[in-house]
Amino acid sequence: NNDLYSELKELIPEQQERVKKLKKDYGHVELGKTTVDMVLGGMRGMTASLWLGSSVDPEEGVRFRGMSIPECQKALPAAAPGGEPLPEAMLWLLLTGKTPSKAQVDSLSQELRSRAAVPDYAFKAIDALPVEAHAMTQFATGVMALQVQSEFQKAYESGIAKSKYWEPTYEDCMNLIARVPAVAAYVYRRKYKDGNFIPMDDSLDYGANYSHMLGFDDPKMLEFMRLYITMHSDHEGGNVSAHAAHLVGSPLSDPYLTFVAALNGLAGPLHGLANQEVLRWIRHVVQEVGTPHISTEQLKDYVHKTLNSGQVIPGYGHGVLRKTDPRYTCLREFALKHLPDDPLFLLVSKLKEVVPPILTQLGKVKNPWPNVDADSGILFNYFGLTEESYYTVLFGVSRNFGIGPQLIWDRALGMPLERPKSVTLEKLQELSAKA
Ligand code: AMX
Repeated sequence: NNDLYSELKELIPEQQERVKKLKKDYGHVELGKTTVDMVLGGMRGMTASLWLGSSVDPEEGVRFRGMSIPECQKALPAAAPGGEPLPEAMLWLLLTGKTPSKAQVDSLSQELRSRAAVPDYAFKAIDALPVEAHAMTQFATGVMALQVQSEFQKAYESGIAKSKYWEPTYEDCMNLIARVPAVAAYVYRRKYKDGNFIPMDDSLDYGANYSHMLGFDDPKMLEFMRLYITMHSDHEGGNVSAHAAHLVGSPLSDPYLTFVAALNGLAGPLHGLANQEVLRWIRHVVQEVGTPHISTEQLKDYVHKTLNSGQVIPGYGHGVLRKTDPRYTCLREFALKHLPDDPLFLLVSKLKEVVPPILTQLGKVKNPWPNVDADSGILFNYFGLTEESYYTVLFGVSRNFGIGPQLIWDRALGMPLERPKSVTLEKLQELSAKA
């Protein structure tokens, strides 16, 4: 079955049965306690939602449908044998839980290309903003305008039955995934390249096409883009962008409304904006010292200076991970293969030795190790995409691959509106005093 929709349709009844049985027979099973720390600590460690595509182990990092990053790199089809996984292959995996064949991936590539036309008013909505507006603001505005074409909204207005919700959701998610690169590339060319736009190339796969529309055709950059999108697609359901999508999608907001919510969460400096912040931080050090060849002592001084001024070291730490992020390691391996002598890569490599002991010394940082954002920017910078204020858009394009499939499953499984309980400070004190 080369068609993703048909493949998915076959899988749905079995999963619906599974969820129904769990609810009926095991609804009362406790998964853990809620503590005062959790309420005051951003719900860390509280198991609170269902997410099918991936899970994050604090020690090992992410697994996509049970597969580690190296397993994905080995099993998922590439553009050329031995190459990096194609994002379309990750999309197939996240949605179905099955490793696709090359024929299935090619068919999905073709499907996405056939859905990729962006209405002119989406570009006009972006044009209404000043060119200086942050790239994420322009991107989210363009995506928001795409909502006008929501199939789900139309179907709901015409009285679609609950059992069929997943079908227009699938249409919207696929259209959204297909259209977002052109919107994202438009923002890039408008903001940094004098509005000199490049159309899509019908012969290219998803990642390559996005890179091409941005203006980068080096085959190594195309491979990097495929890897980057694949690695940034999903990171279980609790991170801010995925959680925002899950929450905003839960009252049956359509996939466009949902995805924009995720983008707005991603634009926060402690989440997806960290890749921009990392490069900015690195540029400041280089500027201050006057050369990228910076000694360990000079780097240590700058790390202390940042911390002493009350700022975080971007690209380090994590809400769940307690070891080096395997996504960081995977991107680092790509850099070791393709740009081992790049001065900024050497600087980032040195940082990975310098930062963790200093953060550990603070005595409060739970994870002093690098996360995915610590090295992604220097790779884009090497390939000529030097404008760091664009980097979170690249992250956003990728996140669609994880958020879309989950929303389709939420509809197929009839997942309810999210509505957790909150508590006042008085009540929290009262409950604490009783304990
Ligand atoms: N630099 C300085 N201090 C840090 C730090 C870092 N990289 N990481 C954590 N800390 C501090 C926290 O600010 C907090 O200080 P406080 O008690 O004075 O408020 C303390 O250490 C404890 O925090 P934590 O429990 O270890 O982390 P967390 O779960 O609260 O936050 C994160 C996680 C990612 C927000 C945090 O590590 C951070 O701010 N990192 C830098 C920004 C970054 O790289 N974000 C990207 C994360 C990956 C992603 O989502 N893309």
